[in-house]
Amino acid sequence: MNLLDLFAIPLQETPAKPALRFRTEEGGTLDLSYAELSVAARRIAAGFAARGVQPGDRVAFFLGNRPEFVTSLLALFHLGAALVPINLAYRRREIAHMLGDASPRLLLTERSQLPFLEELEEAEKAGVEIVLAEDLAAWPADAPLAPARPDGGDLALLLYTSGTTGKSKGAMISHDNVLATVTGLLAAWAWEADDALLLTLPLFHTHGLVVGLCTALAAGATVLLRRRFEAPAAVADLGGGEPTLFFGVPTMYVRLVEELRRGEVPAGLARMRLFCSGSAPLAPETFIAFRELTGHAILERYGMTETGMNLSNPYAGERLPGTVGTPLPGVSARLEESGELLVRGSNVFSGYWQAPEKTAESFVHDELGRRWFRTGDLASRDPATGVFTLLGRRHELILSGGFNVYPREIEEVLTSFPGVREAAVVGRKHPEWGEVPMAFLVTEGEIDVSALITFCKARIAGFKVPRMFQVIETLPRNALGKVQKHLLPGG
Ligand code: MCA
Ligand code: AMP
Repeated sequence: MNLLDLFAIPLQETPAKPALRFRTEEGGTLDLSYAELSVAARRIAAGFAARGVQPGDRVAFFLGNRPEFVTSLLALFHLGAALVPINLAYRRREIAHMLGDASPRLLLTERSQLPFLEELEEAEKAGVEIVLAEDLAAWPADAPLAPARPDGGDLALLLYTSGTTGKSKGAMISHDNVLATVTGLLAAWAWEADDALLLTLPLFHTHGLVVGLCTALAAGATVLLRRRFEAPAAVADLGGGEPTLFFGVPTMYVRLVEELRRGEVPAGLARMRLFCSGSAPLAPETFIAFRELTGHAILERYGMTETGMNLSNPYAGERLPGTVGTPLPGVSARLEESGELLVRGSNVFSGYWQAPEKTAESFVHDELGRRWFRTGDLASRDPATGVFTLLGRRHELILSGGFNVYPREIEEVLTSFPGVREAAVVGRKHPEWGEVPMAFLVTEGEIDVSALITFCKARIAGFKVPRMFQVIETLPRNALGKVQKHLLPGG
């Protein structure tokens, strides 16, 4: 079975039902039924094929939330091609790396993003043909299409995830991997065709793409797609009575709590049946404040780009703040002696794109020869209830507003700035973002910090640019010369 087979179930049963209801920038509504979505996907697939896309190819999207993201994704599945989504906050260095590594056949973008692509040099664009989402509507409706039938094991998504090495790696996610997460969530969260998901998360990461979009389409539900998250608009939507589900990162819940405290809590919130949080730790204070305001206990779950969803608090049963619940259907989880959490299941990816060594390092084999993925997250398990709690990470990952920030990548950019001899980046707690990066610098003479910030912003995503800088004499190092970040001021 592939993902199109899964989405074909509601297509056959409820073809006229809205699959997607998109709020346009002008505030209008654009509806696409399951049947219309399918027709548009086949038309775009024919256009992609005419531009050379073949089974096994990759196509990059540098695209905000809009209906063409969804129709074009389904088009790729018709062709047996895989999606490489690029975070819209990424800048030259990050985009060039992904294009060079994934060598996509096409890059689908939208007019407003072209200036960021123009920052790339010709060689960095790797000869990729650019297609504009705004032009897709004019592609012919009657072009011939010879659909491929991807196998479950074929690549569906190539998802770049920041690495400890400073360069991101492409996690190879097959149709089967997505199917495993989706079918697990359909059961665990009691999805129904009557559900309507308010989706304000970006579609370029697993949370919005797989947990949100793919699961909703498999359920035969309606996706209320928004261009972006804005707390006042989200509160109005949630109170409006149309959505039944909302998925967010903790920063979104922090902002929803602030917004709800500013005004009246809309009565329509009572229609909501489930609020979920993930991608970063939800502070128990946020869980409690949200429950006091709305009566809803946020369901926290835990996943990764490489694995899809692994653990979840119960749908029916007590949701414990500060914990991430028990394994989803079909997922096995266990703890190493070091406390590192290992997972296995059909949801777990096969490896990193063209990186067999990094793949090998990410798995361990047990006494029965079975392969377990090393999450890098440290956890504990309550022996009585089996409930997992995340305790920290083995690596230096910083989680800012649900986006991953790896210090090494930022340090490389900082030390390429004239006058910065050494740099060490660490995460510091922040009430809204959870954590933000802070940089310690060893410099030659005075440096202009605002010029350094501009330098960083041209190269890496804004959320990776350190919020605080401190110049110090030397970096604390151990006898082996390794920087001891916990000894930095404020650590
Ligand atoms: C935006 N800014 C941020 C972040 N986002 N700073 C720190 N951390 C962030 N996450 C900065 C921008 O650089 C900019 O600053 C300023 O905020 C305004 O940018 P804007 O884009 O307008 O911000 P926003 O719309 O308010 O964004 C906040 C947000 C967004 C909606 C919470 O960060 C977001 O959509 N987060 C969701 C991330 C997500 O989907 N993660 C899932 C990964 P300046 O102008 O100075 O540059 S998948 C995953 O983790 C796994 C699988 C899982 O378990 O889900
Ligand atoms: P990513 O590589 O973007 O998929 O991010 C995966 C990481 O996000 C995990 O390894 C965790 O560190 C973190 N994460 C996801 N969900 C949660 C959660 N509910 N609580 C704490 N951390 C989380």
